[in-house]
Amino acid sequence: ENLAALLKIAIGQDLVSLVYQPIQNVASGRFEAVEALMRLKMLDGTLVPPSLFIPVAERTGAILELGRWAIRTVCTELLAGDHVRLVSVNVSPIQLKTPGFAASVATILGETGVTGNRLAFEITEGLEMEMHSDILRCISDLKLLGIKIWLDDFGTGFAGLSWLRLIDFDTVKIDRSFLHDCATPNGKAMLQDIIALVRNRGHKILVEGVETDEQMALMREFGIDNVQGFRVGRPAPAESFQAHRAIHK
Ligand code: G
Ligand code: G
Ligand code: MN
Ligand code: NA
Repeated sequence: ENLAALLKIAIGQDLVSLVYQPIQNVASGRFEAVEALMRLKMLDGTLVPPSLFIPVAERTGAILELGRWAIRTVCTELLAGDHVRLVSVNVSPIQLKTPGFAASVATILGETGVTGNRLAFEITEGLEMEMHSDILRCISDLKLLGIKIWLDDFGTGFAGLSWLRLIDFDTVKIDRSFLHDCATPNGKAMLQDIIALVRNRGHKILVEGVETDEQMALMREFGIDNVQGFRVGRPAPAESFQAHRAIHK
């Protein structure tokens, strides 16, 4: 398959890169973190969306090398400096299930001189609903390195509540579809219920997809910890991030 072949050469040919989207603390207005998002170019320069290439990378196993590349790149291009305190990286269940993953992360931290407490790993509830004991062990090894574990896209999959029962997430990211449904009374009540559930379990709450001032005001009213979305900032390359950050100070 075309994409599978492309993924094999992507790192060597410089076809893969990271952009970063800011995450803002609602109470203080400060930038709490940025999320690293992978980008893939075809040889003619066309961008392939992650929704297309990540599943292929998971199926072929290319996600393992791409994932290590992403963590190393975050450490060298962003965490080497002290402008950004915390970076969240999306991690696939395939990576968490692979023996030696936590050890490979420890190696990258050692080689780049970055401490684990400056990384968060985002796990999507997704289709991978079996609670493999290797996944739970890997997560506890990552926590020993100081890495924070976040639950991504909460509310979209089948397994979110099971994950919540088994793993002590630092932060739960509520999928943007809940905020966007919030225009109706029913949608608003739903979002409030989800917030109460997550808060009562002791997790910090990040709401995704904040696009307008009205939504930002609602997040303040709801006492949400952190927000992400076009109202806060769009994904941007590492270089442009410092400038972007200055604008929003
Ligand atoms: O910003 P964007 O549309 O690219 O992100 C879409 C989704 O793609 C993210 O929410 C995330 O689930 C997935 N994604 C982006 N970058 C990565 C990555 O580096 N690793 C994994 N496993 N998934 C990613
Ligand atoms: O990890 P996750 O699947 O949540 O990746 C975030 C995705 O959501 C990225 O593709 C990013 O471009 C997109 N995104 C981020 N902020 C917003 C927003 O405010 N509105 C919309 N519609 N999409 C967003
Ligand atoms: Mn994410
Ligand atoms: Na998400």
